[in-house]
Amino acid sequence: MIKTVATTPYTDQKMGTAGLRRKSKVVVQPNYVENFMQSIFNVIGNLKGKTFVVGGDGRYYNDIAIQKIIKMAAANGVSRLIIGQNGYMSTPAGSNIILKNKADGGFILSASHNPGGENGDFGIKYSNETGGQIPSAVSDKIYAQTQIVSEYKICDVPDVDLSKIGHQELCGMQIDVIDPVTDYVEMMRGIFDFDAISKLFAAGFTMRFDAMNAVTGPYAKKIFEEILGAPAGSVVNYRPLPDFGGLHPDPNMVYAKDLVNFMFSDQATDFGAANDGDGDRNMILGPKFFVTPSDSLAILTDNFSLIPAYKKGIYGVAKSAATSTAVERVAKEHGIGYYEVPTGWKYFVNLMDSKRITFCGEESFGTGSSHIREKDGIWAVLFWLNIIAAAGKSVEQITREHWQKYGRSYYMRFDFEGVDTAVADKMMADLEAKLPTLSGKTFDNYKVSAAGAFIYNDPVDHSSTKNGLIVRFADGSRIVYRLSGTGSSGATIRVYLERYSQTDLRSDPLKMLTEIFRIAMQISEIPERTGKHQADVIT
Ligand code: VG1
Ligand code: CO
Repeated sequence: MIKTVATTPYTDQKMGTAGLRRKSKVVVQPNYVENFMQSIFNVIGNLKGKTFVVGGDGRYYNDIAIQKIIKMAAANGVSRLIIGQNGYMSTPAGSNIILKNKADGGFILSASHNPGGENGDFGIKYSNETGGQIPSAVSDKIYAQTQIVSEYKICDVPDVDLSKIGHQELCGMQIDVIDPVTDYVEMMRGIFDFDAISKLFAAGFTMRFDAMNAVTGPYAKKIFEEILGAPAGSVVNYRPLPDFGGLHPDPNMVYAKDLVNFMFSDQATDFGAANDGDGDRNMILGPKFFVTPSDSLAILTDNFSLIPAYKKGIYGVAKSAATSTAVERVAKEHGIGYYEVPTGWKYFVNLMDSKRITFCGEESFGTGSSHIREKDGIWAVLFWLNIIAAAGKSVEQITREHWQKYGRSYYMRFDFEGVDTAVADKMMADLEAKLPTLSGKTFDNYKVSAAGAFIYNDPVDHSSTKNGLIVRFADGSRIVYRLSGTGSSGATIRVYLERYSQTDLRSDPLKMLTEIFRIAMQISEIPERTGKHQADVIT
């Protein structure tokens, strides 16, 4: 039943910040998924005795790709697959299943926060036995393999039924279809004070969780409504749909606009949250109040002692370089380890495995801890609920008191999308060459204290990674420039702006950052080079 099929390489199968991500129209081409998967299997080598976890966020083409992966895994000699029922599994749940079962890795079929559907994006995230996504050295090997792959192996059998939980066999490979929610719920129960949160809801506390028609709906319904007792209807858009019902499942002020409008109306619940397509990102809101992800990381870290699983102490905390410096002040205050890494969760994995950090986060609505090796949307929501229950304070109170104690990092990200790749690359190269000459210069009232590329030297595997350019000012303000590594067409230039104040805690972030935005444009020449004077998306 095992067939070997001849194929020819695709030239564009290079993984980005988090796996391979392409337009659905590209991925449906003949042998596209097959080539990529065979390249991974070839790089792993001997698959006998190996177990992998498979699932996805339910987007368009998940059902077809998952069948290809199952039949190819069997043909390539994999011993066992653990698959989410109906092919569903969130990214954080997948990481947990890998670790819990000591599996050798896993595949989450998702383009995360990118829109889905026939005209949207599709993606594959590949994790290894750490439960986290593979390091760049391995993805480089896989990319090299995709350039020469000439045949793939597949088991020529009818599609596998993934609707029923249970055990089956295919071409000598074991398949276990599992409920992807159960283990995840148990893990959350072991971390947070479910009793305290239940009491909060019993006392009349209200919330709205927007699953954005993506994978977290079933997890959220179960945890927030069924177990913790949030009022029925608290979880909205909870049915995973192949095109996310036309939503762009990116939980931020721009794309989660139904939730944002609701939370800024007079009908707002006490608490609001959303997750992204594959459930690893989170947005936190209070009535007429938004918490930036950078502040959220700082606040969660500062309050670790309120959470049962962390109250004995935490190792340290890490953030991506682009994320605001808010958490750095918290780390200093608590005397815990502090690390700054490139953008992408995979850079946190070594720090967690070596017990250097417990918490980590990114400005892009990602927060998490060493309970798994991916960021975790529902974990962050539960963390906030647990703090609210334990402290008896609102989202806004908690955040304002945090600023009182530590000062406030005004922070925003400006994305310039659909830029010609050559123009974007040249802009970054020219900027990198120019930055060292800026040191000591003053723009308006901002004096440059240092400027250059961000280079990360991993303390565990000693790899070195360059990611983005940073301009630091004498007053602590910063500009970070990066090119996105998750898009599926053209280039996106991300400009991250930060300004710190200890005294001015109630201003409008956009106003506070106006001058720095102007300086960021002047230094980089983005308007002149791209023709764009405004960002396409501001978060
Ligand atoms: C973006 C974010 C980054 C995040 C990555 C994956 O990458 O900026 O912080 O880790 O997406 O998130 P980039 O290269 O486009 O800036 V997810 O939710 O797609 O796994
Ligand atoms: Co995601």
